[in-house]
Amino acid sequence: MNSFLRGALAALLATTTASSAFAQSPAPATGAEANVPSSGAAPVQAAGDGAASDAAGSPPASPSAEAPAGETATSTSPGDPSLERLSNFQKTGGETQFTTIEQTGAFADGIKTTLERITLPDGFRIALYAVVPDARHMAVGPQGIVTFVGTRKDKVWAVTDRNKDRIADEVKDFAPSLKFTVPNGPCFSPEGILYIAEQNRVLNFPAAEFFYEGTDVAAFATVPQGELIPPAEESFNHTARVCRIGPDGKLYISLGQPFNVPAPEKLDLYREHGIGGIIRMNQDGSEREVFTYGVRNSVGHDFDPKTGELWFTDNQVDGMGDDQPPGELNHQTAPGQHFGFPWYGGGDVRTVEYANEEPPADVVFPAVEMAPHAADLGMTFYTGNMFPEEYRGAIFSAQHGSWNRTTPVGARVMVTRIAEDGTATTEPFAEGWIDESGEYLGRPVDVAQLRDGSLLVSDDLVGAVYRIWYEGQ
Ligand SMILES: [Ca+2]
Ligand SMILES: [Ca+2]
Repeated sequence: MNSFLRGALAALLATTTASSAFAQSPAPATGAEANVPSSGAAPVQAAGDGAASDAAGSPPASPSAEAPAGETATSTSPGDPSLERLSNFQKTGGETQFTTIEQTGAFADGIKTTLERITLPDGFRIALYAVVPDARHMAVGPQGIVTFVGTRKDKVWAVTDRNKDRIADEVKDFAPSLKFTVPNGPCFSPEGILYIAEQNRVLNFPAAEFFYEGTDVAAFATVPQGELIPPAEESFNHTARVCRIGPDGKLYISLGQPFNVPAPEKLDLYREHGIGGIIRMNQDGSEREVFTYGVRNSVGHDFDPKTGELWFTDNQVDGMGDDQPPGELNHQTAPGQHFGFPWYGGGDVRTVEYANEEPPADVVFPAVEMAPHAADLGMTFYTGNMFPEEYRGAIFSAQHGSWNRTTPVGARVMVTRIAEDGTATTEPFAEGWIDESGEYLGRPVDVAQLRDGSLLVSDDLVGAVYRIWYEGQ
């Protein structure tokens, strides 16, 4: 652990010893009662008087008397008064309320009906784990208390299974006194520091599994607002980040480039910042460098626990027909490797725009070519003991499903096995979220592993997280 985090944790412990950290928490002590009683089919209900969604993320108009603003010497978060106060373990004003999500009723029942049609290998079962609006990438807390779920909107959800029946009974927004922008990518360090990669900022939360009970959560900027990419390059497209801590202890973040195929005059700027690539940095944000080049829009990566090497999905070029180019699951064996985009639109298929340009030397082609346009997103290596031997060490990955293919493909969970010689093969593991008429009944985004070895699968169309477990024959 570096000195920055050590200092933050020391300050955190001093604060909690003084018992001020939870004084302003409106959260009830027990799980089930924390949910707002059902009053209809709408899954999202604001706690209290309904002002929560307006209040969430907005700094108070005037600072509270017991914690005056402006007494801090250092600003870790220019332009965000709430983050600055939280970085100094100060309350933000106490006006924020949680948004809690109803977990039972007609909406949940509809999801359970859909899950009856999902097919899995023999011995596996799937069930609704949690109703989580806009659920994107997930980070399972190392203490097994909370699973944090990002969104492409403005909330991060904290999902808790308090009675340990493997079904969540509490879903509420995390750190509602902060204003998030596309907080898609949560990830944990082995020491339990939660990182959240947003569109153009990375925050860290020491002891997030401890502080999440309150609306004010100790928070620090690893990458301050506007410093992940040049603000002029911010786009509404391909802007959902994911992160992981590598075996080297560094923070890895995928940076999609915003175009279908970018213009040549963008490439130098993108290369410098790692846009259309994967960057890494120390956990305090220092020593940032580009680790991966030639990526279009990677929204899922993980490190093979056996080799320590990075594997990542990439979404490939649109507009070249239904059956090309292939999607990609890539395997990186050294820093700085180039994976071919935009000279290659996917696999070894050349893009029309760069057909006459010389590609970089030593392009690395995908380890596995996935179905064209299936939109491979989140992935995880399976390290649990619950599943049979043939699944151990395999990659589980989510396909979001095509958006512009004549016949839709994807909307399923894939399993990819890596042989001793490094070659890999993939096949569907859980499918059935596209019905006979081609209508999406769900769109998987990410796969994460619970401590018991079961898998969670997020779905941002339905707004849910599913759990898959092995029961045996
Ligand atoms: Ca439960
Ligand atoms: Ca490629």
